[in-house]
Amino acid sequence: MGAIREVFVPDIGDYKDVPVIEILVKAGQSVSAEDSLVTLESDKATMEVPAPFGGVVKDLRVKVGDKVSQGTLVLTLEAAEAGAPAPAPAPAPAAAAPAPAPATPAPAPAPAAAAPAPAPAAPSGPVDEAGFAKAHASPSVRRFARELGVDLGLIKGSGPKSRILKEDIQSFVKGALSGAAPAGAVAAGGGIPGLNLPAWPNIDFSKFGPVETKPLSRIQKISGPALHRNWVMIPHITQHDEADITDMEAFRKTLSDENAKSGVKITPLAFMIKAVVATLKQFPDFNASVAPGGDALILKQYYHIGVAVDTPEGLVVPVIRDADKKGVVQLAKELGEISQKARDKKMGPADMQGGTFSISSLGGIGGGHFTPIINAPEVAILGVSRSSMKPVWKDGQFVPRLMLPISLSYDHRVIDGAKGARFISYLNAVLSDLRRVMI
Ligand code: CAO
Repeated sequence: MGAIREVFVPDIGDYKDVPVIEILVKAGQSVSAEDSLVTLESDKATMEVPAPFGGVVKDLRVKVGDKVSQGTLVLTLEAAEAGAPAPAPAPAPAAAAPAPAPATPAPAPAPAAAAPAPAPAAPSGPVDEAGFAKAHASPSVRRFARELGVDLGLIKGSGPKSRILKEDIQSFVKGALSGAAPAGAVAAGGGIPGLNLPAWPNIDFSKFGPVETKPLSRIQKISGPALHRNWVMIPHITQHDEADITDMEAFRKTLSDENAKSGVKITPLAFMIKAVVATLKQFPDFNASVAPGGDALILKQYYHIGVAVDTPEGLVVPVIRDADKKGVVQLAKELGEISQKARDKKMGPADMQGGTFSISSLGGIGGGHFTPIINAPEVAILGVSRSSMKPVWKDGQFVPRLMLPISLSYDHRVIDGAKGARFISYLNAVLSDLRRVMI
């Protein structure tokens, strides 16, 4: 081993009293020339002080939080080879917030030392360069991200000032491998990092008139981010149609009268569930979820139908299990029970799990077609609106028919438009003629 030499902060341009934010080596650790020793962070850039030569770290002379300037002693290093040059190369600035180039280049101890930051390893996946460049991360973290092909623009940092740490990249990769949504892919405040969207307007509304602040309910706080994730991460297509339910309604009234004494209220929704299950059996891709990794569909051989229920606290989606094995009266009974349970706030997590397809019915309220948001990890959802009598051209004349607006949203990554149109047309045919349920 060679002599013990001191390593100083090299020329860092106009920066003075820059905090040390990371110590990247320990006493006794062997380092090679160019290895990063400590990270400094000015208000504009993150820089690393590289080892001017290879050797073993003897004594650290700075700690996290210390403020340093050009010439501050960082550590002592026992040179691997006698005669290793003492001066350090210029620190490597982060691409994120480029610092002004150092006024005078650091003396070059070896040809490589005068070169800019080491060329990043080739990314193994596509990286949004604009998002990557804007991310707040040190050069070593950037290198690490590039080696793994991770797009820094998608990661929310957990370090000081939201700086992205090596651990954030590790947990992002773990999340991606386990099929979970990338942690921090949807940032608090409503944007996806990397989309370069303008900041959300922060307006003092009381300047314009009296206001009252109403906190969101617990359910809204939970369902809001999930709805947001589903809306931004699933490319939705919504296909609308109108089904002639005149005959279905006549049958519903008959059944309703027959069951009046039992207290079971038979609403159109129980028929919808039956018709949806018959359609799902013809189109199994809609009763499915995207496999982790996104390269396959998991087709489910059971039919658990989620039903959106409006409660004073917010929207919940309890699941009716094995809907294919139940008749309309039983479905109507369970619908009544689950909506009551939801409104009484007695719903447990198990009541809302395992759904394969959801229905959101606003038919009892009113309004025309709407675009329901897919309830991930399902791949499609049916929106049902209020039926009304309309003149329909039939057999050479207009006849009054009860028409039901239906809206099917589906995940366009796995269901193409033609299949979506076939699904809704088939569903329409079943609703118009319930005998088709038996097919
Ligand atoms: N067209 C016309 N009338 C309809 C109808 C339709 N599509 N659907 C229901 N109705 C009628 C029912 O027959 C019932 O009539 P009567 O009172 O005369 O018997 C009335 O509207 C009320 O029905 P309901 O809402 O109590 O029952 P339902 O089975 O239709 O729905 C439930 C149950 C739980 C889905 C519903 O109460 C609910 O919460 N809907 C809101 C769901 C929601 O918020 N979705 C939005 C999700 S996106 O944010």
